[in-house]
Amino acid sequence: MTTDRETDGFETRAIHAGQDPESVTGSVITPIFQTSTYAQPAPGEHTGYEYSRTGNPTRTALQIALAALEGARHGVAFASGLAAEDTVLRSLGAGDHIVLGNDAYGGTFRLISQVITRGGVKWSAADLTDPELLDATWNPATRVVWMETPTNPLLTVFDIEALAEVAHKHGAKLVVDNTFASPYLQQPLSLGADLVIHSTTKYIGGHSDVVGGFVATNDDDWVSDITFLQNAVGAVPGPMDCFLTLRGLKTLGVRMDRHTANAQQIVELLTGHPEVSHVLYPGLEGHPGYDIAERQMKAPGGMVSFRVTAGFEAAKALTTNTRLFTLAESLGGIESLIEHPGVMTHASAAGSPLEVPDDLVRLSVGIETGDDLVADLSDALDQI
Ligand code: P1T
Repeated sequence: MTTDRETDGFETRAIHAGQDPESVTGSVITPIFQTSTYAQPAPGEHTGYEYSRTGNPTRTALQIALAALEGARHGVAFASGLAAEDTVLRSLGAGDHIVLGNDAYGGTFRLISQVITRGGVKWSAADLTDPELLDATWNPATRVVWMETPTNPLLTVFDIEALAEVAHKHGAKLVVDNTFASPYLQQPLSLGADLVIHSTTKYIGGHSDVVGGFVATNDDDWVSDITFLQNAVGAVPGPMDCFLTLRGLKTLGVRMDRHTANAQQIVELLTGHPEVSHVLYPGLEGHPGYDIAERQMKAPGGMVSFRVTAGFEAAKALTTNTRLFTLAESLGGIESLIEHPGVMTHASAAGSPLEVPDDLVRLSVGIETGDDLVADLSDALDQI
């Protein structure tokens, strides 16, 4: 490897880890190994690759690069964020219990509450802002505490270090979905988490042109089961998707700086605006997780949520009033997106402990010219 994981900086690892020039031709950029299978010298013998569900060199490069960014020994790539989650959750068995943070992506809630439960796994939601409460009310069947931080869509911040301590005290594992922060802003393994999940569809891919998922961990036993399941279940990304994700992640650092700077401009517009009752952003002094975010994140990131003073209909209408912010699901791409979580990304959580307020609007602030984004949102708010 041309990079040294221990000493090279984040941006150097993003550009070089797992991405040496290709050995046969010298291709500087990792090729798209668009093949399903590999010639073998003899039955039962192969040169490292036998079939592309099991392994593919473009995927190997992506797995090494992403593991290096999370400071992990192991990385496993999947066809989507939910495919990564599903494969990890298949390592649990009937009777095992999951504690899910009480704010999370609607698809994660749906997977845990409607799919994984079919195999006899139990779950409950918990407010993880108070680690002592989790400790005091611990369920002995709990094997995994599963959380996002910052959460989707309420931007709640949970204390990774404190929650890892509680989980470990009871012999359970802590899983952190690091999608909203990205490894540039937060590295949960270094704070005690056992496993990191990503939807690489978001900031890591960064260009809204590919769907993918990723697991990073230093847990040798757990990863050997997850790698077994990656092949046995088969929810793997294709080589073209791995190539696009690799291309995206090289610029993660510079993009995140710009996402954060633009988000801060938007937060300034929203704070104190008469049409806005609450601004949810971990970089805002007065946000309940501000101090924890200062400690565990490099910067507060590019996601901003807010509640509209005039309520549900006005919030919905606002999402159709913008010119530059596109009304769409997803996040983390270079372009700015706006959405109504209650009706869109989190509709599956209606009536559950993860239900979101119906006056909530979520922004994924892109890397366009900041002043243009402020003007666009300001005009849209004026139209309410
Ligand atoms: O969409 P997919 O790549 O399968 O990833 C699922 C997922 C996992 N974790 C978090 C925190 C996520 O936000 C997502 C996907 N979220 C959206 C599509 C969204 O608009 O919120």
